[in-house]
Amino acid sequence: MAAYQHITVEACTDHLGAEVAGLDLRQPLNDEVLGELRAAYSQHSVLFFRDQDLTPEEHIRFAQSWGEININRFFTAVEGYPQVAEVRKEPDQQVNIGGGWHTDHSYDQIPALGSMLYARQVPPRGGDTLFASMSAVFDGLSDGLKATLEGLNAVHSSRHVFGAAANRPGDLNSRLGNAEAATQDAIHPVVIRHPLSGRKVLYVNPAFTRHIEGWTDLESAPLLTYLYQQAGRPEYSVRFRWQPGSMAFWDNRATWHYALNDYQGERRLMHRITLEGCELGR
Ligand SMILES: O=C(O)CCC(=O)C(=O)O
Ligand SMILES: [Fe+2]
Repeated sequence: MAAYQHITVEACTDHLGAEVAGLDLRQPLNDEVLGELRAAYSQHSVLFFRDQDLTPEEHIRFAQSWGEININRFFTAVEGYPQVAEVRKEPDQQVNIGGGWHTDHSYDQIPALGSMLYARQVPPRGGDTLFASMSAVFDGLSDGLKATLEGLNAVHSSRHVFGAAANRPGDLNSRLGNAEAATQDAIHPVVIRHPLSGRKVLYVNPAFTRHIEGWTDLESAPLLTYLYQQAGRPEYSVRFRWQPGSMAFWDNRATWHYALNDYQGERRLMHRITLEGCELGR
């Protein structure tokens, strides 16, 4: 176990992201290391691991050491492993999964905690992922707007993204399924109290948030557009360059992410395990 006693956690920016070194994720984690990882996850919101060599079973075991696995309803699973979703783009496909700012699962009343995304095959260049700190975005707003937002709830849904009526670019359809299960609508505070860090976090996103509760779509749009512009500012983000064997473990409640689609003609194949979360409150 000696190898575990000296993990290093190096922050990527002041707002979010940390590279964790000194860990072989195939090995069981002792309580001390797990404690250090949990503290780093709470502080940095997304952890990056390099040069891992994981089978789906080992990926599942690492995920289970953290919490309960959420089985995704809409993504194609890795054959034989319903717990592992495939995030794939083939050389002849144009559209990628997650190619815009979003956070996963906000349409669930109990949204998933986060995901462990493991790179199996990556293009020679391109295909980076951006992450944004939604607590930093909230902190950057004026006191007046903060106070207004803290009194609001927002309505989120999966229907317009994963449902039968979703207006999806054609070649994404083969990688997503189960449209009849896209019936989730959820209401969450616009500003949540993060369940781990206790920080206030802006919890709306362009993919799944429909409108402010009690407001029409038209009334909501100017406010949401302003918040999305702020959240998209590069100051709040970190960019991760993948290599085969890299793993990113992000917190859906604290971050947005954006998978860049700048590698046409190349294959990119990732394995994703998502973990169950908890109810979100103010
Ligand atoms: O492929 C990526 O980098 C992220 C894709 C995505 O949005 C996800 O897996 O939730
Ligand atoms: Fe995503």
